[in-house]
Amino acid sequence: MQNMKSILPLYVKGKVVKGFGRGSKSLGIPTANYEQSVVDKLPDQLKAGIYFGWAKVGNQGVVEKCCLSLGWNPYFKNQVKSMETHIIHNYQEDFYGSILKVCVAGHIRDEQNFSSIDELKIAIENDIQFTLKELDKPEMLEYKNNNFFMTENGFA
Ligand code: ADP
Ligand code: RBF
Ligand code: MG
Repeated sequence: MQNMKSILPLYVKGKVVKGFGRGSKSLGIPTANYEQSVVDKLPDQLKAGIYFGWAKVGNQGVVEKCCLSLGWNPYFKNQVKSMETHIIHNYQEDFYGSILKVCVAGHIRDEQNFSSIDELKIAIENDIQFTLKELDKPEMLEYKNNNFFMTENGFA
């Protein structure tokens, strides 16, 4: 996955829509899904997989740590490619319809299939722990402070 580094960090911006309705329900881990036009416009060099980065909801929001899944969720065998972001922060309310800005900062692993939902959940919990540590690195804090989060710029 070495060649993917060239495209990171990648700054993505788009609207949050209803997803598959199973993020919080069966996993306990909500994921904000992007509208399909945003997913379709992502550069081909951004391969399906699990990533970590920074995210901000709306204009007034705070930049938070996040991890995200890009692809077809092999465990659920989705028919369409999705980009879904789990923000590591407790929000009081849902934010469907809001503009979500994401800085995709680093690659964690490929999407995997699992033999049970508990194994998927454990894998995601490991991703979250990895994300928390990686984003404390100085070069990652620079991405958090990028102008992207303060202006109207951004891909898509
Ligand atoms: P859906 O299948 O519609 O995407 P989820 O169960 O995955 O539903 O929940 C995602 C929704 O929950 C988001 O669109 C957002 O409105 C809300 N939400 C609340 N807290 C978070 C969070 N920490 N990270 C991502 N989404 C969150
Ligand atoms: N789905 C998979 O099928 N395989 C995975 O390896 C996988 N890893 C994920 C890692 C993270 C950090 C997140 C947030 C989601 C991941 N998912 C994965 C997606 C998960 O199946 C999805 O969030 C739910 O299906 C809700 O839409
Ligand atoms: Mg979701």
